[in-house]
Amino acid sequence: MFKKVLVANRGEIALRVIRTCKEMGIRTVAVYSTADKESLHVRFADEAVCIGPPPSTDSYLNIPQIIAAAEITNADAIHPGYGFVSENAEFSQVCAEYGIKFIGASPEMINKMGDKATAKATMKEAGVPTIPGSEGLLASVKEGLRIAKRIKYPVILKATAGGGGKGMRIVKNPEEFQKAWDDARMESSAAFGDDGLYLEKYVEEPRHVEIQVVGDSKGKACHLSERDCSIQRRHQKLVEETPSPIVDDELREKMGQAAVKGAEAIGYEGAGTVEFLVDKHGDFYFMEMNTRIQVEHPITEEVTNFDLIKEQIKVAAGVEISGNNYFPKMHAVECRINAEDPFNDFRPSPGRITNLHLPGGHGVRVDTHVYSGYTIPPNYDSMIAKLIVSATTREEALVRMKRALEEFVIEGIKTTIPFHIQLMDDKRFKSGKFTTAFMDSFDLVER
Ligand code: MV4
Repeated sequence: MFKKVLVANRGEIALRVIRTCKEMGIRTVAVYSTADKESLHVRFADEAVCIGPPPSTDSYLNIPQIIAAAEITNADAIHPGYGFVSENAEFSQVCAEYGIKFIGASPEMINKMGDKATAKATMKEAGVPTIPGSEGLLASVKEGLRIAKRIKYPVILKATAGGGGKGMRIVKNPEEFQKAWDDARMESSAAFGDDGLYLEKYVEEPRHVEIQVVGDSKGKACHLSERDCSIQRRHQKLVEETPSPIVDDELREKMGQAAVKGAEAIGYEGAGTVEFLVDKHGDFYFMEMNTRIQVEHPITEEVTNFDLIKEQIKVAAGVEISGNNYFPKMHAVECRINAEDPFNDFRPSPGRITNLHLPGGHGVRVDTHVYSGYTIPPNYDSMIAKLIVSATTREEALVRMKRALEEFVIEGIKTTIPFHIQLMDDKRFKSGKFTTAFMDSFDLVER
């Protein structure tokens, strides 16, 4: 087992990793920017190294600085958390060159799954259902028009380097095609330095359902069931839950097996997530694969009683998995608490937390790095806490979530708590019958 793990991240995920390392008897190294000098991850780790000024590009994305911190502290592994260098192929490669185990995907895997057209072709080859469309990248508008005519409109153009909705355009008819093509290419070229596009049939009002997988160094993979992430706003997830209200035992079995088949086909090692779109008929299609631990991993932990960070560390150290799959025994929901004003277009609201009270009680978990008196720097993501509740049924979980949200006190800044409280009372949300379009028509009441 590793003796010392460097955590190349900040905020709640850095604490989450440090906590599991401590329980495993592994020493920890925090890295931090000057903006995070007073952060809890710095205090909770056994050692801490300053890696640069506040901008991420100079600190949490600064590969030479992170490697230097690992070298001087003699860390034998690096856990990247999510975001920052977690899906950076170059970073994974540099770790390998320095003999430091990267607790994440290999450079080849990151590149293969990071290129969405390649990822889709790979999964299709493995027998995972994919959405009808182009075979790989489109060579021209003419080819796109020909395929669109065959699969019928509406279609969607997607950036192969994309994700998060950037470089994506819905095309409703052939007249719109050329402009959508030009716009999508321009946007993806500017955002990713890659203007490759592929085409798919557009699935209207789908659900976003993802399967958690874990693979080991022997090529064996298992799944830990699904998470429903359909409550999103501008491609930012707000609430996640498991089990999905639209997934029954039969669909769970089918999606789980498809995800495991895909993961084993590529020899996936570590924790990963296979994202699917589920249409109104209950048919599911591969969308993307994330080669990292995700923000929403705790809901899976709560319903399966499985420590995903511990498993990531174990498989990275060469421990083999049992091969068993894991199924939900409970219902869990996560609300992302962001330092944002939900009454003002979810604008960031950094600043000092003057008073804080965290909710508690049976079935309540709060993953956060904030404390009373803490100042949220403006340089990073606005998520400041994850409120996770679990209960026997979905109905009980939603009641418990509302109770916990009402106990939560954060003064000095605006947060998304009032939004979540109203969501817990929403009829459509409570019914479980909603799609990724839910937030387009959700009306927040100013009160
Ligand atoms: C789609 C789609 C409908 N049809 N692909 C959004 C981000 C990127 N990962 C893929 N996305 C979508 N791809 C086809 N063929 C609808 C979306 C989509 C979406 C997907 C999941 C969650 C929220 C979404 C919001 C808008 C669009």
